[in-house]
Amino acid sequence: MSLIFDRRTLLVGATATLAGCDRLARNEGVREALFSAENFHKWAQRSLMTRDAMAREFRPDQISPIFRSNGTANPNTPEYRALWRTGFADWRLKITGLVDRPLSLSLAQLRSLPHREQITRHDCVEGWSAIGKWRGVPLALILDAARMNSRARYILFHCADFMGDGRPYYESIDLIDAFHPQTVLAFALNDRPLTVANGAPLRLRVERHLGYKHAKYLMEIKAVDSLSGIGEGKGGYWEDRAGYDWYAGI
Ligand SMILES: Nc1nc2c(c(=O)[nH]1)N[C@H]1C(S)=C(S)[C@@H](COP(=O)(O)O)O[C@H]1N2
Ligand SMILES: [Mo]
Repeated sequence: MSLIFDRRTLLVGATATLAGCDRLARNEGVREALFSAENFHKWAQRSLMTRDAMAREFRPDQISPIFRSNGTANPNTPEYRALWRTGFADWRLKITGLVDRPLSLSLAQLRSLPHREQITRHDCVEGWSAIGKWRGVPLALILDAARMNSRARYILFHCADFMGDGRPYYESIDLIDAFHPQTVLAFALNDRPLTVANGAPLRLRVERHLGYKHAKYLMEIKAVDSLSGIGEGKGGYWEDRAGYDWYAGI
């Protein structure tokens, strides 16, 4: 299974790095010259372990009464309108790129897969937050089903909407975030099917990141080995357009 293989590779890599540096750190000369073991562990904690930490989850009574919409509130293209008119019966999520088994999944198929619920806080760089309860399919499960191959380094999300400048919205994340347990493809918010304003029929939740990473109106998910050649190569619409950080961890 590619999922397990990739996680193991990550873990083995991290452990080997730690063991190697521990050995170095035990050599007094090296330690004094370079770093203390204590500082090393602080660094390791920050740069490796925290990537796997869970985002805070909230209680049902903490859910915001309204989860406002931001950015596109309706893609409003002829294609999207046609999909919306039939309740997204003809919509398909495509899984493409560096996968051995490309997939095309209907909303009904996605809903029938194991899913996860999480009550999390969404933080937008424009200065607002909202707590919502999301239900969705773990992205890890989908990438595994598509047999993502070992050359993949990033996961790209292509959306149905075009921004004011005519460019399509897109985003990307690395494999650590792609396989994070709280990274889900959400089809429900607060126990109701996702509304158009919040990204119907499906949107990404990548809970350790700022709002703009949470791509709405998903059409295609693509495993790639590089971000260059996609848009302006910075990994997302706002990254290309306004220099937002590609890594928007919170
Ligand atoms: N496709 C698409 N996804 C998007 C956006 C957008 O304009 N188009 N806006 C982003 C931003 S900046 C935020 S804060 C959240 C807002 O999600 P919401 O509309 O459900 O509040 O979606 C993100 N994902
Ligand atoms: Mo945002």
